[in-house]
Amino acid sequence: MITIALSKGRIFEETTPLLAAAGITALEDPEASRKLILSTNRPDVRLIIVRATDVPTYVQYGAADLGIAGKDVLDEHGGEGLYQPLDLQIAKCRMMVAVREDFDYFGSLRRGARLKVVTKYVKTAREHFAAKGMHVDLIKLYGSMELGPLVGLADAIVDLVSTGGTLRANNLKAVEAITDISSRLVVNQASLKLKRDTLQPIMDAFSQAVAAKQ
Ligand code: PRT
Ligand code: MG
Repeated sequence: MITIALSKGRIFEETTPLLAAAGITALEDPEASRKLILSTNRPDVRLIIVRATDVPTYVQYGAADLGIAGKDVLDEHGGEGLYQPLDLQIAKCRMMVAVREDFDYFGSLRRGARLKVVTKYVKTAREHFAAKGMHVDLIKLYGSMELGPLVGLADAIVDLVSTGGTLRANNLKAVEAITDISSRLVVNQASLKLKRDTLQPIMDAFSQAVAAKQ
């Protein structure tokens, strides 16, 4: 049995065509069903639906053989025990620093001000500001970072931006790009050795489907 860990929403949607290219179709829609384990048309392949941030953990411990996770999530997790053979070029966005429209970010930097930053991506943010030689106070949030600067919790946020609509709707502006983000295929290292005959054709089909789209 091959187990593939996925999150609902954009990753599931953008993975469906890749699975199809490997001859795999889910028999149920995770948005409609409450089931956490979904059967597929292939009796030897099942999908498990987990929180996006939990995908690397399931694969690391071998509860899933394969998983699909954003680079943002993998960077925070650290990637121990995971083989990352393929950038799937899906769920693309950018990790950015953003502030209120009326906040002078670069002026504060020049003055050497110590900024308060809210983020879910503490490790990524710490490394980014340390590399710039900036001292910041990081405050961990689990969602809606955009609210932080609006209510005085922080001067800046580190968050993902795709269309920019959320920043605009909340009178925020992006001031710095940290990195480009896309989702990656992750593979359990032991599974790769023990189940290579089954996993390799799936990985090859993904790889060809990604190349065909570029
Ligand atoms: O939503 P939930 O709390 O359950 O979990 P999650 O946010 O971890 O999962 P999900 O499914 O929302 O995101 C899964 C992955 O999609 C992330 O790990 C990213 O790699 C990728 N991705 C791509 C994004 C976005 N684009 C994105 N725009 N993840 C989140 N966003 C959010 C962003 O945090 C911000 O709040 O969307 C908002 C900004 O979007 P725009 O279009 O308004 O700029
Ligand atoms: Mg989300």
